[in-house]
Amino acid sequence: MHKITVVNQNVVKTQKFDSGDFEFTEHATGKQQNMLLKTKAKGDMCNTTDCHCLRDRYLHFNTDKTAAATTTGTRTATATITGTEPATTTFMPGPISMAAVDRHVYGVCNTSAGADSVAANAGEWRCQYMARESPDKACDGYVSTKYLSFGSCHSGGEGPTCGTGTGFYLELSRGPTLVNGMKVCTADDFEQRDPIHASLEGSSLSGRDLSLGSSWTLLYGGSSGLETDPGRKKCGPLQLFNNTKEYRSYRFLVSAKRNISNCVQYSEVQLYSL
Ligand SMILES: [Ca+2]
Repeated sequence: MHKITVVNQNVVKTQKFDSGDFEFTEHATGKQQNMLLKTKAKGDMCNTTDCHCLRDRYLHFNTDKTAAATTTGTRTATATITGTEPATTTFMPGPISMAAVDRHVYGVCNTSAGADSVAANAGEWRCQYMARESPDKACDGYVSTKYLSFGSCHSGGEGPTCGTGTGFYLELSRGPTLVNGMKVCTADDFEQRDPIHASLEGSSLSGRDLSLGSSWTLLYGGSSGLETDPGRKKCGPLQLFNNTKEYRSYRFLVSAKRNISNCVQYSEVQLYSL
């Protein structure tokens, strides 16, 4: 176990460590947060673009496996340092946890930003979503699962707007959280179903109040980041927006999709606090 102190998310010094588990103490937000970074296997330290860590963040490294953690300040425990003078890299916080209060993610249809939510439910008809591809699948952290919704159409229909006006809302179990970035990730098939334009709204309310359009404040409306298809089960680029307020609830709506199909689908909506 190596202990590393990260005092700044952006200005970092890279050092090379051997394999193992790393316990991070992060002070970047002013609140001390302990995170345990699990490397994939001994000798396989961060050789992909991200390394999964326990809790709710990913640590991203834009260097190869010879450069490991992004650190500055004092290492508080021993770590094996080898190789040459380390390069500089960037510490990129991962998406926040989308765990919802009561594990309930509410599907909606025929809904636009600022308007009341129309509830969607499971099925293959209008205002329904596939039972096994429910709204919570867009918030579970896996690009292997997806949320598929028919909107104003049904499974046997087809058109340019089928599935638009759908989305979901939830109350974060982590409580009020500042969100100022978003990524949308594609599903496993049929790129014509990809959301191209979307909105994100925040609310300080919870429960039944969230069905009311007046409960929501528009934070972002525009590109989902998927105009250029990143491929299947891939996330688009980060969409940044100005927001300085912490909201406990968020609503995501799709306003346009890539092409003619019977629905809209995506594997993940990732929210960032940067
Ligand atoms: Ca998913």
